[in-house]
Amino acid sequence: MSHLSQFDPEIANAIESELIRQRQVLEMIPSENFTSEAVLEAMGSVLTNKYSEGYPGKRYYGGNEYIDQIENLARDRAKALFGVSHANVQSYSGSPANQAVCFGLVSPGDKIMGLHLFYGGHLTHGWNVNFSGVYYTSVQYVTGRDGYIDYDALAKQVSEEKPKLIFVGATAYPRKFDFSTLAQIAKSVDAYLVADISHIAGLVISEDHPSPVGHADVITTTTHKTLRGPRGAIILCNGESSEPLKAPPERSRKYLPTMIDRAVFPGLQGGPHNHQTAAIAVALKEAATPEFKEYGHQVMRNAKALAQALLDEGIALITGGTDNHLILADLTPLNIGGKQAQNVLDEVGITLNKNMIPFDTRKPFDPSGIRLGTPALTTRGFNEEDMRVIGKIIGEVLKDSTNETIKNKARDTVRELTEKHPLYPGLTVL
Ligand code: DSN
Repeated sequence: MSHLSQFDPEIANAIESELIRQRQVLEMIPSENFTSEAVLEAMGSVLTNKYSEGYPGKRYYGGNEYIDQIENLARDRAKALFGVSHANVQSYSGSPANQAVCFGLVSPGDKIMGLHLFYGGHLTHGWNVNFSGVYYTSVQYVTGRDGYIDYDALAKQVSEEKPKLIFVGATAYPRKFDFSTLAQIAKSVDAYLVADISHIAGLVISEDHPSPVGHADVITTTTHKTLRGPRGAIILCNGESSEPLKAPPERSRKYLPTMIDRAVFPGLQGGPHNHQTAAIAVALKEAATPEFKEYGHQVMRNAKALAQALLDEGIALITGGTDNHLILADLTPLNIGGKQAQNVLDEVGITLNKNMIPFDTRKPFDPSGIRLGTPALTTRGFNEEDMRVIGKIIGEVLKDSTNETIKNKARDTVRELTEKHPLYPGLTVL
């Protein structure tokens, strides 16, 4: 990075500071992770220089022989890993991927359904200020009082609303999805079922979460959460691949691959980000290894240990625990809001985020909950014993958030743990 530090020390210093921050804190935002150095190298490569509108073998620019190789590798690896016949790897990230799915499968004004943002859903699943709630007629579903998706209530709502497309997926749902039941519900009204597995994709690969393949019509996922790749997204489906740039004769499940490809390009995007595609390909190769499967298992074991440690501290958890990588805690009994909790934990070096909880009576900028998870710390090598220590210090700090002795003890523990599990030990920026 000497070119960067010589030419632009302000940016180089900020990157160096961010590297140090990542090393020194406990990163517990469940949607974040640490990519390998191999992924970082692909991201910071000359591939960023190249335009390649189109798809492999059919580009609008010359000089794409190596870009074609890279995109084909990324697509083939995604198909093999998830067991589908088609993969599009060009979406810039998760929101554009969901936008492409809507653009390709339904028309403006059509009815779509998704889990309400305040109940763990995502903005792009029909939230009112997002494209998905503005350009489509959006109906949201919510969880039951117990925090679980109520599949009977959902089936009833779907039969009344008759949406054309149903999103399933979440950013703050600590339990598994029943894709088989969801497929039956969608089928009852002939709606497309779109599984957004952004949070759980890595757990699907490690077989710690059931796969939506065979149940959902289309699957979207970001590549940077439990999948541990660069920022980006992939869209997966089965169906007959026809000429990618030619309109299919009709919108139908048979032509899903073409509907998706055309929606991504030329529907929504121009040139794909080829450095990102290469880094995704690298991450998919990593995700196909036995080590990655073990990583997924450890993410789960760590989440369970952390959940138990928080419960032992008297912290209430939505649904009473977790069976994935994340935990949603209700801080109401501790008499501290999510915003204050996030800030005080930030002060001691624990990074997580404030979050709405089901039936929250507070507002999104100061909700009742916090969301935390184990994907990033597991990448650093943290284990169940570490999680028990972390759960204890989170509990102690939240229960006595102005006590400087407790906070200093927490800071010492964070230092010990981060030194025990170093991050990017050989990496330098300056
Ligand atoms: N920002 C992601 C998350 O934190 O879950 C969702 O887009």
